[in-house]
Amino acid sequence: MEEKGTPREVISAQLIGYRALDTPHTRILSSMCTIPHQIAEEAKRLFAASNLGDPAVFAGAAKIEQLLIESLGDLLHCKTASGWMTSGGTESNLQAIRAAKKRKKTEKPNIVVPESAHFSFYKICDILGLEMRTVPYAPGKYIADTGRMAELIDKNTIAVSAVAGSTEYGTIDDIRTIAKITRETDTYLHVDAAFGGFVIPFLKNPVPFDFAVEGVDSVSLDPHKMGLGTIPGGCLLFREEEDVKALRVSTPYLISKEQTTLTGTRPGADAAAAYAVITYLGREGFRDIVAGCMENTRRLTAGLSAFGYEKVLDPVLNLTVFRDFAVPDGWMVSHTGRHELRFVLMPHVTRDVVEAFLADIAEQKQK
Ligand code: 0PR
Repeated sequence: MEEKGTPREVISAQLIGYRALDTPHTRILSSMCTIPHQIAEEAKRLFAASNLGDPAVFAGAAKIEQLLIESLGDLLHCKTASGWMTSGGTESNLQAIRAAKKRKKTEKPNIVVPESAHFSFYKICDILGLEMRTVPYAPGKYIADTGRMAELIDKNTIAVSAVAGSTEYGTIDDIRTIAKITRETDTYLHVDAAFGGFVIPFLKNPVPFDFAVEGVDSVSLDPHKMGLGTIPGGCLLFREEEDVKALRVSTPYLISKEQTTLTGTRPGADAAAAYAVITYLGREGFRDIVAGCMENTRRLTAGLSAFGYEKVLDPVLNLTVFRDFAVPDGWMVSHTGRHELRFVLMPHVTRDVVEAFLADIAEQKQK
């Protein structure tokens, strides 16, 4: 840190310069985050100084968080669900598994997760001292083999996590069958809908993935992904208040006397942003956005197939995967663990962006 401060204009110019080093969204086909809705950015600015870690002091921000969770509980078919805003999918998954661990005391705890589970589960098992048991994909599919899942659950299994909108393939586990297995074995079931939570409910024919399925104990969904909120912003919802209470820690010197969240200080700003977007758009608005993303996913899939590239699966959500090929320079496209190309058709990947990408491929092919 310099002894003397720097003039505002100099800093502004510096920041703009650094911002220009970030890839423009019109070139990002690899991300599950997108440009926040304008109303989200406005709300974020308004609540920049509000700390949800001390809700008794920041009662306005706390009220917004409560309304946000109520609204999402309604969307996920459990109006009485309790929960809070997190920093994203990783923290939500961690807290869900922590709650599960409180329910079942065992010396050698394990969790059972699908092969499609996000890498956050490696961190979670490390932090919580859990064995991770991975269920392979069902033959020819990119969802968990539920038969194998049932075999891996034993008396030391504290939780099963299923994915609704997998990071690599955008696939949705068979939550109903999984919930049947976890009910029969009295095992906690978390659904990681970090990506799919703001997509599946708005599809023409949504599959059951949330609290509508009996046996689902918690669901995570991220406003900072398809919720068009600001970064960072995840939400975690529990069906049973008991699981929330199990995470309670007393905070005697604060104005608010207890916390169930992982982090202490938490941004009111991102909760306000998430609330503003979902209230502004409503289900209708999200249905339009999701329909647009799905249409663009179909267009990209058809366009790439017409070039002779081979799709790995029929897209389930706004994500399409192809066998590897040379991507034209200047485009951000990521690979799956099996080295296939993975395209995420977020709202910033508009029809124009898709056409520009396909045109670059056509040009590359001519060279
Ligand atoms: N669960 C699922 C199903 C996810 O896809 C992700 C992240 C997480 C949990 C973890 O969420 P947080 O990253 O919010 O903690 N999925 C994206 C991914 O790994 C995250 C991402 C987003 C990465 C944008 C890069 C990027 O540019 O691809």
